[in-house]
Amino acid sequence: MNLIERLKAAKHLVVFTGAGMSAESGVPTFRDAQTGLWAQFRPEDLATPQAFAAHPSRVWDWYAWRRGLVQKAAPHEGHIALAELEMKIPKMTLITQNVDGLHHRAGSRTVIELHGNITRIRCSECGEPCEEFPDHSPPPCPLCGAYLRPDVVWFGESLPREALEASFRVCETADVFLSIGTSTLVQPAAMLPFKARELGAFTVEINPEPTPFSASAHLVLREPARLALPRLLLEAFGQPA
Ligand code: BJW
Repeated sequence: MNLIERLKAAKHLVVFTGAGMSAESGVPTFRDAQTGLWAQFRPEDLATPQAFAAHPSRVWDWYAWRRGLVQKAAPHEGHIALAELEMKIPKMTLITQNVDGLHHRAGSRTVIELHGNITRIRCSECGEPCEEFPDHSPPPCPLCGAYLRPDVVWFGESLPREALEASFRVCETADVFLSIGTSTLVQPAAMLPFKARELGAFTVEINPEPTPFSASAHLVLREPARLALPRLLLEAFGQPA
């Protein structure tokens, strides 16, 4: 069976996305050579608890700048196609490493956020979420006075346990698994496509560039997400995104 036939017959589609999924919405990736955030900034200076402890204001301001980029961005046809696919297939689970909320904004319903969400903030000590975005850099927690921080997962921090467990669990019943726009380098999320393949899913990578998963995928589409996903939707279900 080819991918289109498999999508039509799928009982449970699992989709795993990374920063490349949002690149065509204008949200920079991390590791692309010219345009990725890590070409310009060092992750250890900005995306670790140690960086926040040493330079809270610098880290807060960097996230405030990125939050602005995300707020200006809109989901593209690829995000919309994934939301449409969810209506066509009996069960679909979307696991994202992205913190930009674009899948929700596109209308996807069953979304697992593995690395948090940049539009939320919480206390770095008591963990309490905060709805307000005060002007200070960084602002104090209204409850305990410690600094507020973005509600994202930094290097060296654990992923939200329920989200991680649910992500591995859905790999057990996936019949098709799409890995889209991720370099498949950051653990433990990067294990998911390998796990899905091991457990019997038909695995597909959608990425213009090779990744450590490419050689293990059953099928590789060397295309950008914005092009590939609406076409898959159209070919499988006769509907444009
Ligand atoms: C397109 C496209 C288009 C472009 N269409 N595609 C085991 C071994 C080794 C190391 C570790 C390990 N276990 C844990 C670690 C340490 C670490 C890790 O994995 N390090 C590696 C880098 C070596 N992991 C952690 O620290 C994690 N915590 C953890 O495991 O806790 C337990 C523990 C702690 C300490 C030791 C051991 C265990 C936490 C990871 C948190 C990651 N956080 C970030 C930042 C989030 C907040 C923020 O946004 O600032 O998450 S880092 C960054 O990388 C972000 C992403 O979600 C994540 C993945 O990146 P992604 O999405 O794959 O993006 P890119 O840029 O890498 O790739 C983009 C891809 O798109 C490319 O392939 C392009 O080709 C493609 N593309 N245009 C389709 N149009």
